[in-house]
Amino acid sequence: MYLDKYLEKKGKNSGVIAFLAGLDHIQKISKEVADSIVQELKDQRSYLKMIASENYSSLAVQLAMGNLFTDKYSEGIPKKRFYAGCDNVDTVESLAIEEAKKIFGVDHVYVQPHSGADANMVAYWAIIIQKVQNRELEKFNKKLEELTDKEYEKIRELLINQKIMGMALSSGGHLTHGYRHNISSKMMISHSYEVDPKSCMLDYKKIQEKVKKEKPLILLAGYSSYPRLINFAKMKEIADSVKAVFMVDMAHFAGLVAGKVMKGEYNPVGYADIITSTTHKTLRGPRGGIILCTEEFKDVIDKGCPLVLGGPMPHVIAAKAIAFKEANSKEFCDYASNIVKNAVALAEKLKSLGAKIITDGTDNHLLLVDVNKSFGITGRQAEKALREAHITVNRNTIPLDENGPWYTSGIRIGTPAVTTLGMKEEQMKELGEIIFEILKNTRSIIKNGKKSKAEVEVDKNALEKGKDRIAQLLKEFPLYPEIII
Ligand code: DSN
Repeated sequence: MYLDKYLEKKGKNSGVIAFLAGLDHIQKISKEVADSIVQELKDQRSYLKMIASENYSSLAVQLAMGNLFTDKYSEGIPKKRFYAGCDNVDTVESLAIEEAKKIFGVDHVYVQPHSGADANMVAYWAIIIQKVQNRELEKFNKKLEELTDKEYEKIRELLINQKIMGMALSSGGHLTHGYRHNISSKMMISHSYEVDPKSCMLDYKKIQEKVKKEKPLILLAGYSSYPRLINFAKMKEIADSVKAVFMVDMAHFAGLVAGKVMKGEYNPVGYADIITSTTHKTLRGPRGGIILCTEEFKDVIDKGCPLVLGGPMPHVIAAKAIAFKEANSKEFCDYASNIVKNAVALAEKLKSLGAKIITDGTDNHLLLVDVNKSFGITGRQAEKALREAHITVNRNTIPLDENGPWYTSGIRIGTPAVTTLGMKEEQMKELGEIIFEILKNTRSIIKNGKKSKAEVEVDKNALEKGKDRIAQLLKEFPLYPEIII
């Protein structure tokens, strides 16, 4: 039994005891599931996590998720529910809302979205309802349920003909920002803006021109792999020039906003009408989404269920409340500031060794390395080689990528998780060296006389050396050291 073994060896840490006792209980139903959880911990302990969108949440966050809130339906909002018996859900949901309001300095927060994609979907539809449906209803001078089928159809056609403009996926935008294969480009007409092909940075003048031409209902800022700051004051000005709603998806950098690293015009609060986010990236909470909004949108946003969502997940909302409380601290601000310092140190080290970094550096938690130009391999090959050396990163397209989205020419490296482990700039220099050495010693395999875009061979000596150095770092900065398993 996991718990007995721990108590024999170590002593008492309530979080660890709860976790291990939970495993013992799960094991009685399914040994495979319990073993997989343990194996995941072992894997995460032996591979260094440098995926920009991942982190390590606290044991308190993880434990808050595993309880009988799982069993509760709670459609509606605190104190205004469609189900009976929601008193305790009301308490945790109100706590999550209040904590989020404090960390972001806003008046309204909706904590029910199940993910970032769900948060975006709620936000899009809330904007369309507020700006199109409500305007049309005023013209009819009727409520939605009073419209005839014909009248409703006329409005419905308008609803699905609105325009969105976000950053192109190929420039670092997200799938849900109007990508052809995502519902966002099917429910709306999508026109994307791109980064400047030379600097790979946003060109506000060009965005302004495109916005003027297309006049979108929604101008969206935010990204999944853009290593620079966005000037939200400028973007708001551009949105205002065509009366577009200005929306920001801060999923990647919410922790940097909460941690007061992104300030002034680089903090979307006060500029954006609606801000969406995930809660599990730099914010270090459970997997989920949130929406912050201005007074104008609060009623429609709060009706995210039934507009888009199903029943809320109060167990995840309880964990959001814990994570937001953790983020509301000086320690979290130091953490956020270290994430950026670490990313800058890593980018500088890789650059000094000769790697090509997209935009020549970073201002946030991530960097993009052009592995095609730097090492003559694809992103997929770089991802594979680094994983063999026990470093987990993900391949990523770079602007004007000649290898397409499957193989790609880049890798995206993030520092949120290694910073949670306590690593600082010194370790980033060490990591920069290890990453560079592995990639420098990675070759494409030749198959049928053709260079493979996926298979690689990493020089054995370099690989063993790299793996040893990673193992040493992980020993110095262990994950959940209090858990003995
Ligand atoms: N998959 C996340 C990322 O890696 O950026 C966003 O959805």
